[in-house]
Amino acid sequence: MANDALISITPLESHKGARAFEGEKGRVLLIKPPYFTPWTPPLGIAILKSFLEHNGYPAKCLDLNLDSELWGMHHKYFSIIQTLEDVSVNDGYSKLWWILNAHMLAYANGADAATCSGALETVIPKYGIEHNQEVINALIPLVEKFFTRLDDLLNQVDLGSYSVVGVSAYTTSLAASLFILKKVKQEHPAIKTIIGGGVFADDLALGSDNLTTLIEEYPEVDHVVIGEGEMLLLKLLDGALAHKRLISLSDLQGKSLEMKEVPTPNFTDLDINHYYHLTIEGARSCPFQCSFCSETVQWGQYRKKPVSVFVDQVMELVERHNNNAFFMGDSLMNPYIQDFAKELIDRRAKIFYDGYLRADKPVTNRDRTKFWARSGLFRVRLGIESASARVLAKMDKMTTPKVISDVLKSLASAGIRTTTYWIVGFSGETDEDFQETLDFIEEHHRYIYELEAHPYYYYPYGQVGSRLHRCYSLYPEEVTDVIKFKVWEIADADPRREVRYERLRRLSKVASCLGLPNIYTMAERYQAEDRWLSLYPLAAPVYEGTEPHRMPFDLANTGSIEPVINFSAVFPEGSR
Ligand code: B12
Ligand code: SF4
Repeated sequence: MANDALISITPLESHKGARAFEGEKGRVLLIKPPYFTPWTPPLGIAILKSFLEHNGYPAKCLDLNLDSELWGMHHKYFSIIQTLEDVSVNDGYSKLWWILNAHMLAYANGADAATCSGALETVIPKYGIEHNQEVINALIPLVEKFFTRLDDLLNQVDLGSYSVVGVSAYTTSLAASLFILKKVKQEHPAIKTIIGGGVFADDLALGSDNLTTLIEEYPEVDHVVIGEGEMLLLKLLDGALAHKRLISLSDLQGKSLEMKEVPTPNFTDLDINHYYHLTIEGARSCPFQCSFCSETVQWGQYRKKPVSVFVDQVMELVERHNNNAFFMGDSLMNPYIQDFAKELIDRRAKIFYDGYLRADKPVTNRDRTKFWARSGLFRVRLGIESASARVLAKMDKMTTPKVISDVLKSLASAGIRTTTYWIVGFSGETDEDFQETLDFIEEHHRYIYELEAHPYYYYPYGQVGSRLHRCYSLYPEEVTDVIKFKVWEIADADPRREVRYERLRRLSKVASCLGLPNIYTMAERYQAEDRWLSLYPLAAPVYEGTEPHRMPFDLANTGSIEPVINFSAVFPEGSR
């Protein structure tokens, strides 16, 4: 049963947590609820576990995204909406995620089927999709089954043996996160419930209406941790912040963690065979300040891990998990990639890695990109956003179409897969600007491995350029009453919302005609591979066969937190 010796009220400096949390089982349970693509094991909670354990607090991680039933639901949901219109192409399913989020939040907030249906009738057309009652009727039971399954899984976890339950929440997992904390609180009122994660980067950023809603309307959430979690969670467990509901960097006098203090993530509670890659960060935050981005707001000051510590940690993970493929969990590798690559080559590390990179001048240097490829870099994610110099300048992107062009060629010539992300309809983007982007894509399609475009989202808080525009809540009050959290739209937006979605459709059409994929399923991944390897035969082949090169899921050896949970998953699709 739960006990009330919860967050131990010991002084921060003495870190006597281990004594307070003594026992056979871990006392802090860290959950990553659906939905967040399990393309890598969940880095945030794995680092928190490692950090807490170094400081004497046993912690366990649980990634519910590995459950095939929970994960499979969103595929079913999306394919039903797609019967209304082909809304999948090259937009990362973003419209569908917004619809599903609204539906899941309504359900988690206690709405019945008729109320959920009413909310969907209003929400779906906001994304330019004409609604149809038959389709809505087919969606309702999917979300109901999702939460029944989630409830069943939680029933299999011995919640009462934990003193603290924390969820790692993103916009796409907010509903499931709140559902979990409500259940925990209802069944075990003495357990302290905590929420943290990327959702506080923008959607529920400090200052936002949505954060106020969370604080005021969700008493089941004891503590909200905003931003970098390690020190804040430790201080909370130590008792120093136990009286505070909302905890943020200001509680550490703005002092962020030094990267050498960020330990190797601990994935030992997770079945590593179910993820394609391992993950780790080499840095936090970003030296740039693009106006639509929330990176610097979320993480504060830019910091790099000393390269030797970083490579030591990488190698520790390779050995521990017998896996040499990484997807780096930081926002951009530019400031460290040259030193990192050199260290990997010097140590004959033989890893493969993928990660985010800015399209900057040094990346146009083909000797460098070849060197990086030799060190194991097989794929990069480039936030290109636009190919109009005017729009790039408005975004404070600090790069130009010419540099972007050279970057794509330089990376492709080294065989490095170029996943490109684009923003359609940024504030002030004219039709001519947009046409420049389309022309650029057409001209460069051979150097592009993958293309994903999103309409411009503005958040009133969290982004560097927040507070620039007046905005309004996209859904009417009666729907917001049910969903609780607001989705924002710029007042007098230019281009207008409909124009943005129209441009997105045009871009998707161009991408399809050019054969540019937006990879979402494993089948699409292999098609994309065939295309890339035919264009660049010397590119390192990294995806073997048509199945993940993992062991079949073995319940007896999951190493997962509660082996009774029937994770009948094979590798879930919905990847990137
Ligand atoms: C790598 C990455 C991905 C990878 C994820 C691979 C994986 N499985 O992890 C991929 C490419 C799949 C991806 C996809 C998407 N991503 Co992404 N991604 C990132 C990125 C760059 C790094 C994530 C990471 O590992 N960070 C490092 C870890 C250590 O940080 P963390 O998880 O946030 O945890 C720290 C704190 O948040 C906190 N914390 C976290 N959990 C908890 C829990 C408790 C209890 C406490 C106390 C603290 C705490 O402490 C941790 C340590 O300091 C972040 C940006 C960033 N730099 O974080 C965006 C980010 C998470 N992604 C984001 C988005 C929007 C998406 C997409 C929705 C994009 C899209 N439109 O398609 C999709 C998700 C679709 C889906 N539903 O699955 C947003 C989320 C914003 C939000 N409101 O939720 C972020 C924050 C970027 C941004 N600001 O726009 N992403
Ligand atoms: S978009 Fe990329 S380069 Fe720009 S601030 Fe964000 S992380 Fe940095």
